[in-house]
Formats: sequence, structure tokens, C-alpha cells
Amino acid sequence: MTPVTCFSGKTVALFGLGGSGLATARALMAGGAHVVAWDDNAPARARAGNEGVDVSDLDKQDWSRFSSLILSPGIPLTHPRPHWTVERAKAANVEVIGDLELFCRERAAIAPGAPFIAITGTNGKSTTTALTAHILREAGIDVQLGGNIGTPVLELLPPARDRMHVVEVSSFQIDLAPSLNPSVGALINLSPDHIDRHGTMENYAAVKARLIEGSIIALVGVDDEYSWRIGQQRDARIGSASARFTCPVSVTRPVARGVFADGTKIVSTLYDPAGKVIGDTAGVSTLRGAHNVQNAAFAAGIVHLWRFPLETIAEGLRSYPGLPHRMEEVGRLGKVLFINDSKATNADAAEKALLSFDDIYWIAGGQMKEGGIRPLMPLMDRVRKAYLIGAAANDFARTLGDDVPHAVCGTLEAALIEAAMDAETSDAREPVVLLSPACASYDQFANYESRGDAFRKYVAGLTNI
Ligand code: UMA
Repeated sequence: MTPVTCFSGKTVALFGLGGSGLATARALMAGGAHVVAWDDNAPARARAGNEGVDVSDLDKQDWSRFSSLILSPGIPLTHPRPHWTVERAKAANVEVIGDLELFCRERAAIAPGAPFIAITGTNGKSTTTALTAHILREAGIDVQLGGNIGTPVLELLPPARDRMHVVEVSSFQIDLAPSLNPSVGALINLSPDHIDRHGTMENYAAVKARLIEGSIIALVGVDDEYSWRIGQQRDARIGSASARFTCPVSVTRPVARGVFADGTKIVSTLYDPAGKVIGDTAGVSTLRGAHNVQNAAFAAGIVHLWRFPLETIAEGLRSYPGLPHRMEEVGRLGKVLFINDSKATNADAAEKALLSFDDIYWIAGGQMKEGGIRPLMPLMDRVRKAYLIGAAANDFARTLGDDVPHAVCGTLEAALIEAAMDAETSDAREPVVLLSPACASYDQFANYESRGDAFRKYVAGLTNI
């Protein structure tokens, strides 16, 4: 835990006692602050109360005694409308911040300049964060990995000169962290997402830009218009005399003084204008697909900027274990490979998995998202047959029509058994049974993790197909 000592003696309001909220309350209390907290959910309140948090209805408080309102990232700050606690805070002239801001202030107070890598982007941020942390750990560094990826940032050990914090940050967290100033910030890519929470794409991009503005060194993807523009704006602002530096990253073209991909090879022109290969994802089963080349280019670029030996990067890429539920290899039976991509809850995410394999026996369906699987139809030449589950099954069957062989299977288990049998008896050399549902899971599972866990369990139970 990182005790938040810079709030010692202060009284703060905290709303949201989920994973990050409870960790924040603990960290503030450990640092000597008085925390008055609330959550609409009674079990969350009870859990916090049992840990000694002062759980009191914030609506009934005198807000003039609070120095700050600490808001959980999932709670609306601006859109669709500010949460009522935000309105109360504004009326009482109380600042509204989040756990990441507390981390930044504590770092400034106890270890300014401690290595802090913050990674954001619309897609790929968890993989890039986990991969960066993995490479650095392989190099023997004391790495603290957390943020949006799962472990709340204040649950990590405190910042220190000989310790590197590798933190995934979401737009919600950036929005609540006005003094975010990492040693290295990365913006992988930007495309429309979370518009309900930011109002417009421009607002969403402006929030992400704040991470890049605050970074000493910034790696910025230049393959999409929004990120490219953010990199340009930063360069125009800092000028060439600044100690700050912007490193462009591309997977579509060579770049000067930056990092780019040439097929699966990652090339740096940072220290050698002629270009030096600093990594390669070829043959790394946990980094399949073009989107993972982009993630690897960022991770390798970050480590390379720190001047770690190239062998460290090569070894880190080779041994990367991958993340659960993201194109995760969960078994092989005979010639059939089983891939759990339960995290793919929309067509955009499923597209990445479909592009990564040939001869796919595709399990899809669940609670449908807008547009369904129509955007995936151009990829159907890779799909030998689709196995449809959940509430979306009939809709998906209509979209696939007569062109794509498919079966409505209802449950995940039935779909897996049928897909495994078809794959095993096919003439394909390495058929892949791929769970990449392009749907939310809530019609049949608690969340995408339990859907992926169920798939893993069913695959483990397949002995005789
Ligand atoms: N709550 C209320 N009233 C409300 C809304 C929420 O009381 O009107 C309470 C809920 O009862 C709950 C708490 O607020 O107890 C939920 O807080 P939260 O949604 O912020 O969740 P945490 O458990 O604190 O998790 C947060 C991140 N969640 C979100 O940003 C939505 C987690 O990211 C992150 O892993 C965690 O902190 C640790 O840093 C998740 C996420 O979905 C994975 N992120 C989004 C994404 O990746 O797209 C941004």
C-alpha cells in the first residue's frame, strides 16, 4: 500500500467503495487522514465500515469541513450529468480528484522523479502495460503493476527511486488527476469510446491528451488522426529546446527519432537514425496479430528509451505469458488449438482475434452490442463454421445467412463440444476453436471473466472428442 501522508490531518469525502475506493480509504487513513465515505451499495458500505472507515451519508454532511472529494473512476464527473456529490463539492468549493491524483501528490511529496510509467489508449492498454511490466521484471527491476488493469494504484508499494511503477490509466482516471506527470506517458491509439462519459469524441481525446501533456517523455501513436494530432500539439508547445521529448510510434510506416514496426519486427530510430531492430513478435503465441505488434512496439519502445540492453527486450517478448481472457491459449487437443478471447465484448475486439487465425471454429454470441457482427462479415472467409450462443444467437444467425455455415447452440458448453468435434474431424492443419463472442456476457454469465473461466474449464474437461 502507498499511505497518502500528504493528506495527514485533513478530512476528505470519498464516494464509491468498490475496489479502488476501499483501497483509497485505507491509504488515506494509513497516512493520517479522516475519511468520510459513502456508496449506494449496502454490502460495499458494510465492508468499509468493518475496516474502520467512517461510513456516513455524504448528503447529510457539512461539506465545508472537507478538503477534497475523492471520486471512484466509474462515477460520472461531467457526463451524462455530474454525480450529485460533484455538484455538492463544487457548491462548497471542494476539489474533486481520484486515486491517481493522490498517488501523484504522494510521489511528489516522498519521491519526486521516482520512475512512473503511465499507459493509456483506447485499445491495447492492458496488454501494453502488462508486457512493459513483464519485460522490466525479467530485467530484475522492482516493478509495481496496477491501475485500470486491476490492482488499484494506491494498493501498490510506495514510489521510490529504485522502483518502477507501471500503471494503466483510463480516461476516467486521467479526468480525476490534474497533476498527472509520469516520467514516461504512452498514448497507444484513440478511437470513439466512452462517449457517454465524456460527451463528445473531442472531449474524450482532450482528456487523453492531458496524460501526454504532463509526461516528461511521451510515446504517441501516430497511426490514427486523434493521437497524431495530440503528438503534434505537444511538440508545438514544448519546442526543440525542452528537456521533454515526444517519441512517435507507428505500425504502418517508418518514423524518424521514434519506433515503428516492419512486419513483426520493431525498429527504433531513437539512437541510430538508420534504424535498429529492438524486438520481434514472430513466433510469440501470446502476441499474435497486428494489434499486438502495436502493443509490443510501445512496450519495447518504453524499455529501449530507458536504455536497457536489447537482449532484455527480446527475452521479455519471448517469455510474455499473456493476459487471461485475451486471446489466451487454454488448451490443445490433437491438432486443435483452443483460444479464450472472452474479453472481446464487441465486434471491434473480436475482429482482432479473427484476423489472427485461419481455419476458425468460432463461438460467438451473448448480449448483443449495437451493430452486432455485421462489421465482421468481410472476415468470414477465415471462419469454417460459427457456433452461436446466448440472446444474440438468432440475430447473429440471420446476419450470417446462407453464406457462413453456422449452428445455434444455445450454451457455451454445447457450442464448445460441437466446435471441437468439427475442428478435430476437419482437414485443416491447425484448426482453432475460438471463443471471441463480440457480445457482453450478462445474459448467461456474471461477467466476461466467468465466461472465460467456464470456457477454460470445459476445454480442460474435453478428453475424447
Ligand atoms: N457506485 C455508487 N453509485 C453510483 C455508481 C457507483 O455508489 O452511482 C459505487 C458502486 O456501488 C461501487 C463503486 O461505486 O461500489 C464502483 O466503483 P468503480 O466502478 O469506479 O469500480 P472500482 O471497483 O473502484 O474499479 C475501478 C475501475 N472501474 C472503472 O473505471 C469503472 C476499474 O477499471 C479498475 O480496474 C479499478 O478501479 C482499479 O484501478 C475497470 C473498468 O471497467 C476494469 N475500466 C474501464 C475500462 O477499462 O474501459 C474504464
